Amino acid sequence: MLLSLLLVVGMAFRATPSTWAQTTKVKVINPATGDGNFTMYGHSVGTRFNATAWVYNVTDLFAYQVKLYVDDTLLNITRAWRPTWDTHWVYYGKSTVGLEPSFYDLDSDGSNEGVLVGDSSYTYTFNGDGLLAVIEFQILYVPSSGNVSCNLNITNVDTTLLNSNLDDIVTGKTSGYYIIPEFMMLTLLFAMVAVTSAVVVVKKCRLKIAK
Ligand SMILES: [Ca+2]
Repeated sequence: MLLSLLLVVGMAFRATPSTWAQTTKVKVINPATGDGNFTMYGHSVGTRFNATAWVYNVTDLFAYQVKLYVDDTLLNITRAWRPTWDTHWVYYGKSTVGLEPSFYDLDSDGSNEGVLVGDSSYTYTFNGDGLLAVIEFQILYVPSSGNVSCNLNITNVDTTLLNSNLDDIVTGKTSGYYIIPEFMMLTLLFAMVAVTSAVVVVKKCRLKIAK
């Protein structure tokens, strides 16, 4: 009887990951907006900003790693963390192997185009939605005209999730999108705002004079 019960429980455990695995996702999220867009208005060279990587609908997460690439002529990957201090971190408050992030400058131009952030628990496995990584970038180039953009790209084989059997968890991966919009469009926008404000001020002055 006990053996039968264990078999049933075992089958249930085996069935759960394969059922849920289809909807597991890892996404790059802008902490300032809550979506995957990193539209940088009016920032100068040297400005730093953060991206986060989140996992959604995961079951039995024993270990993970996120590998992120950028165009290193536009952005330098300056720092990265396993966000151990954040209650949303998948292994918050748990014992982990404690791997430090690795940075990649394979073309040796002094700008990191890649970073690998990951960790593994010893016995605990995570279920649900949670934070995986925080990554910091520095803007290297701002065009005087036109726009520049690149993906904060995690769609590679090194972005992986493992379950407690050390099997890959089938995962959809969504990169972030970084863009500095066209300078002329911004200038035009600011000019329109300035003209509109000036018209309002002139109208108010006229109203006061009329009174
Ligand atoms: Ca490089």
